[in-house]
Amino acid sequence: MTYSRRVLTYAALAVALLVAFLVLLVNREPTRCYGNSRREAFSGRANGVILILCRNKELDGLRKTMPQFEFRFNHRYHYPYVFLNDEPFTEHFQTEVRKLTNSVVSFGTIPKEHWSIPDFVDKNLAEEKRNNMKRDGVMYGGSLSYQHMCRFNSGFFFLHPLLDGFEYYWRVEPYTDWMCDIEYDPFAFMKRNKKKYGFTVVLYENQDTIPTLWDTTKQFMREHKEVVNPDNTLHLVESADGSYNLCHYWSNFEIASLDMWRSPEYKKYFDYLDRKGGFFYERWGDAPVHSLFASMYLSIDELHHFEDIGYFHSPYYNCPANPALQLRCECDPTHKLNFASNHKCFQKFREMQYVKYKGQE
Ligand SMILES: Nc1nc2c(ncn2[C@@H]2O[C@H](COP(=O)(O)OP(=O)(O)OP(=O)(O)O)[C@@H](O)[C@H]2O)c(=O)[nH]1
Ligand SMILES: [Mg+2]
Repeated sequence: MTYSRRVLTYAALAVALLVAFLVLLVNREPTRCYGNSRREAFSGRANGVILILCRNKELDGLRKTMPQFEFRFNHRYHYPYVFLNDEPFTEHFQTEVRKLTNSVVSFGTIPKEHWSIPDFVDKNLAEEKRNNMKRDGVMYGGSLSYQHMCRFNSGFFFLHPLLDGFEYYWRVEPYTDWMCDIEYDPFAFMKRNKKKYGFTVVLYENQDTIPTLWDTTKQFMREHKEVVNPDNTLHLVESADGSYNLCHYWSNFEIASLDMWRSPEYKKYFDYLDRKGGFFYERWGDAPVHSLFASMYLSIDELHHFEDIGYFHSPYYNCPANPALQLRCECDPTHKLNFASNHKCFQKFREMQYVKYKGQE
């Protein structure tokens, strides 16, 4: 081989090695991401979207929440936002929200059929029930818009065209606080670990909002055994005597699989509930509805408690007590409304993890 051919061969080899190295580097999923590392941020991106349902009048709440959310997490990852509303967002709202992030932001209006009383529900009876709930002091029981919101979050949000093509969503509400640096990508975590539903707080629901939800759900499970996972997590919600213990994941925070809600199994469950009319004759919340389905459908491995995500939605907190996690947080884990790990419902969750872990030993 001549000298110049040898030089050429070495040069080609060096270029090939450099390309291979760069490909490896770019495809590496970040587990830690200190500072504003855009390369790492983009290399590990899962197919996630930040989802905010709100009203034009909640701009102040977004001015409070979004800078925290960006600072703690999203300035590293630039996940897109989708805003949904039952009315069109004003130009002013859109302009002001865009100032709060460098990410792509989309604004959508909810179709009327996803935010109205369906034909099979008796409107007069629903109004009478709302008046009764208001009289009896049932939380939000007198509010039709709240009922629409709960039904939309139960049965329709995942069908909105702006969410087409996304695999996971992170539900964020205006006026929430984010107290810990999130130095990894929770969407990528969900994907890598085959998780379907992630939460921060698990607590009791108000019984007076869901008088017949559990009996309806039990009836559904009897009629649709194929939906109930043999390895389910009903232990979270079912007491020893077969009643509902009122435990539910607090759905104002959710990082979850859109495909789970889009599944035929969930459609069966939602349609079954919807036909019973409890979103309007009672005040069924999306939180117990999501939780009951997750409990019958998911195994413990598919659920995740985001212990490390410091989160406040009035009046409760998730603030990690673990000293290693506390280093990245600005919150008080001893606060009496910190539900991170001391709620009875969370103990039920841990029991399921313990049983599973022991079983695998
Ligand atoms: N577009 C729209 N969004 C709504 C409406 N009602 C509630 N939302 C949104 O739906 C989410 C849940 O509503 P909230 O009023 O916070 O309900 P909640 O979390 O059970 O109750 P709070 O303790 O008051 O926070 C929030 O992101 C609201 O901005 C509504 O009528 N229209
Ligand atoms: Mg709220």
